[in-house]
Amino acid sequence: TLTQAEKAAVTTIWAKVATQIEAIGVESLERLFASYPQTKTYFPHFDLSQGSVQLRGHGSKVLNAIGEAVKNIDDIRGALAKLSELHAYILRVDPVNFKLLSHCILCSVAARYPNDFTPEVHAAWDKFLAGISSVLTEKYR
Ligand code: ZNH
Repeated sequence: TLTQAEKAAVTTIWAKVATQIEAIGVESLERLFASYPQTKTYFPHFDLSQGSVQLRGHGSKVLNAIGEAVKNIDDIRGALAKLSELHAYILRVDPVNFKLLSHCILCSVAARYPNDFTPEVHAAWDKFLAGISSVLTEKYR
């Protein structure tokens, strides 16, 4: 669980990210597919060309879900319960991919807000994303 200082750091960087949901969402997915092409296999039905309508839509959905977790930072499990079931029972995304996507989200945020991305914010944001990933993968059998 996050300390008070870590929660504050997450909330602070999120205030910036929230103004750029779509751009950061798309960039994170583009980084994911470019660096880890095997992740594209989950999206055979998507047009994955740069800035496609589907990439923008999905990028926004992922980042908005992270926003819900920020708003419910003391109950991330409750806030993401439905998404957790979706990923475990329907999408069946291999848990290793969550680390990859988290890394790409982290890079996108760092690249956009280099001055805000202090070592403390980096550490807190990384821990927060890891918490989201463990919630989204905990229902796997
Ligand atoms: Zn996921 C979907 C979030 C990770 C894959 N996702 C989704 C959605 C959301 C999300 C919000 C939508 C839902 C509805 O619609 O209802 N994810 C998320 C998050 C995360 C994730 C937050 C982390 C952080 N995913 C992931 C990964 C993968 C995925 C890692 C692989 C690689 N997802 C997915 C898919 C889908 C989703 C495939 C479906 C899409 C469509 O649309 O079809």
